[in-house]
Amino acid sequence: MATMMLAAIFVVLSLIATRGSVAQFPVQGLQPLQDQCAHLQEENSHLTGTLDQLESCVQGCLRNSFFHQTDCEPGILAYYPLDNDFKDHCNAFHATPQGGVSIDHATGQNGAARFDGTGKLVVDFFRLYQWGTAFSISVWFKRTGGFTTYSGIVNNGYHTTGSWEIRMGRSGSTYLTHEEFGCGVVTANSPATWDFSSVDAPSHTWHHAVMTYDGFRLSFYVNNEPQHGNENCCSGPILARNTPVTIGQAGPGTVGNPEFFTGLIDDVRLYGKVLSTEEIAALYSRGAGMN
Ligand SMILES: [Ca+2]
Repeated sequence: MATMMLAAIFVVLSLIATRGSVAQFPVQGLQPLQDQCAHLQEENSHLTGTLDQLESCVQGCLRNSFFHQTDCEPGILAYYPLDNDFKDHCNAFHATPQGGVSIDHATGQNGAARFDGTGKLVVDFFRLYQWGTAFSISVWFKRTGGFTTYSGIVNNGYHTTGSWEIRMGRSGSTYLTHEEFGCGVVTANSPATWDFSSVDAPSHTWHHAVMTYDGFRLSFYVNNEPQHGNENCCSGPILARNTPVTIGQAGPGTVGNPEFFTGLIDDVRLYGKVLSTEEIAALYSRGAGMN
């Protein structure tokens, strides 16, 4: 009997010992596995980031490759005459109207886009576009209302989240009034867009604005006059963003501040080159409302 009891105790002790050793195995082996897992997760994260970058680059490069078939002026990316429609008359990267925007023929020989403070034009084609180190934008505008809010004229996003913009101020602002405006680009060394500000643009009057960037120098011309600002703000490529080109609002605006434009915008031209002073003068001389 005693022998049987001893045998039973031995069996129980053996089982406990065995369970203990089984239980200890994963505890001892867990740390290397966790390390391995963390390493794999890190590699996966790195790979995912690389693939995202690659995808953006490929999409951007595909977009850039479209611009070799145009019969328009050399270097132009898109041209919106806004005479009878919202189409790009060079490369067919048409703008889509959203909200209160229409073509107005009452204000000049040819049409212009009228914005009632609730609408905009959006060009999704330029999402992820590689803007590079040669860029110009030309636009005519006449502000007629909505003076209590900042107002985007043309851009590809809001302030730090886009990569270039031209925007007007608001009444009561000590920084930028509703009859002043500014512009800027976003590069790796310049994360925000107010490189030029407090440039005069009286209401109810047509103005011509051109911003150019050559990878080193940012220039801003208003009514064919070069403006003074932070010309040496930026260097390197303008950042690519997954945001559309927007006309008539400061990107998507911000919560409580949509920053729509009220008035007329006309003859919007985007270039993948730096306009010369002669080219800027020629654009200006065509005149407001005549384009
Ligand atoms: Ca027009």
